Amino acid sequence: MNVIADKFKEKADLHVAEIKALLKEHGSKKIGEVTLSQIYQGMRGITGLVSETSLLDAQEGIRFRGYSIPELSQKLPKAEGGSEPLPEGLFYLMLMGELPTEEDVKHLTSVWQRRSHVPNHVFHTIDALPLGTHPMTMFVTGVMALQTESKFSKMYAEGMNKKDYWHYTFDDAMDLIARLPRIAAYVYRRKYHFSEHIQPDGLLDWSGNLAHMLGFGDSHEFKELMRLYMTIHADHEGGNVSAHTVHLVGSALSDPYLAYAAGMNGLAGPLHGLANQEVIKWIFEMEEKLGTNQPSKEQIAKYVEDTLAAGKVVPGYGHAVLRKTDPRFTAQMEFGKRYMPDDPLVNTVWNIYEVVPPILQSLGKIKNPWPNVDAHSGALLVHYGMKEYEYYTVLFAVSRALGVLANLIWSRALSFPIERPKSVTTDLVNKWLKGEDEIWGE
Ligand code: HAX
Repeated sequence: MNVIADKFKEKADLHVAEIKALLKEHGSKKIGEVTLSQIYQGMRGITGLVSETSLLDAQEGIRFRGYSIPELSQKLPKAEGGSEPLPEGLFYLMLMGELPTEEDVKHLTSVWQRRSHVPNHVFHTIDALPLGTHPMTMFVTGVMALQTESKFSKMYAEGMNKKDYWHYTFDDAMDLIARLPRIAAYVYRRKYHFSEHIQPDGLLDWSGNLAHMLGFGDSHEFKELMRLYMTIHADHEGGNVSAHTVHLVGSALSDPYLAYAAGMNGLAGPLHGLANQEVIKWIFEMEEKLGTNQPSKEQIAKYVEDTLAAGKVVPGYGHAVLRKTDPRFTAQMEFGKRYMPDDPLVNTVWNIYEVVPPILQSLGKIKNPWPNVDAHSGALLVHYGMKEYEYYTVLFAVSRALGVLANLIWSRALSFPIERPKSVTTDLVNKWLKGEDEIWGE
């Protein structure tokens, strides 16, 4: 077994004992109560999951193992000559619960380089799809084709002992994370660059190599952007659609490839990760309609009103949990101020940030009028020449692997059972309201 796995196992054993003791003493304590509105409206605010890697506070935003994004940008190791955190370090933190040393991060980079080979049938499978296919469909199809490599499913078929679930989940997770940049870059070059593929550079870090294979390897700034991007999109606690889906599907002991692919199909929804493409599409359409790439705040306000009047959402704004500006938005804004303060599109994103919240607030029904992570990311990519906005969610998906797979390893190490909440029918709810039936069945 490798160094990281050994160290993880030590930590996991301690944590298993801690949870056992906690449940023995406090297992019957109640956390909150469930209302009918919560049952009917997306289970908001119902605590029903354990996700060790990060925690979301409605006011403060995300903390990864207790560290905020500004803290992480100080404390996580950087690439040589860079100032953005390396996502390898964030993965280590999420998995181990402690900050990595420079050595730990270098080790992880080399482990992922060693494991990064993608078999040819994956590329052939992607090539079999029509060129018009959405990049997320190509990406997830590639991941599904890669499932042939799952060690977890092979070992399960051979009769694996329960105690080894975590180990083969770990192995699959490491292989999958290592291989995702290649699949993601393959999709991009196939769809937008006449299948002129770029071979990986074994000397680069995980995100630097992704930037290189996408075709932006000459730009130090783009590599830095990828490091920031891959870090801030990695995890957002356990209940969001992508993280929850991976957890749910993994709980059936579907292997990490199957579970991750399922979650990324959820990320591909416009109310979740696809919002990053929707934001740029929406801004480009505004610019085209107005005939300018520098719309005034008044023009933006009118466009927002029109969007709402047409029964559509303003993409990149609102959140199911957050009630303040997303610190992931702020981190990207700082990157923009540092590297491209005069970029017209980035300035439009900042003007939208001034215009949208008061309008949304005035409607009186939107719980969070502030921008989320997706409101900013596309403009930074466009600045470096990546204008193909349909591709953006693929980048989000590569990053999201870090959080959801670190969690999946923990879920198997903690022997979490198959997830199976209770559902009800409205008929039963009505009977219960009349006192004719008991709603809390088995
Ligand atoms: N524009 C217009 N209307 C909005 C809105 C927005 N940005 N955000 C919320 N609303 C509306 C809802 O559609 C809902 O309307 P109805 O009552 O008519 O159905 C009402 O306001 C109340 O919604 P809410 O309770 O404030 O928000 P939800 O928790 O239901 O939904 C969403 C949260 C993120 C899905 C929502 O804010 C939204 O659709 N935003 C735009 C899409 C977006 O940016 N998604 C990305 C979110 C972050 C993420 O997951 N990134 O990957």
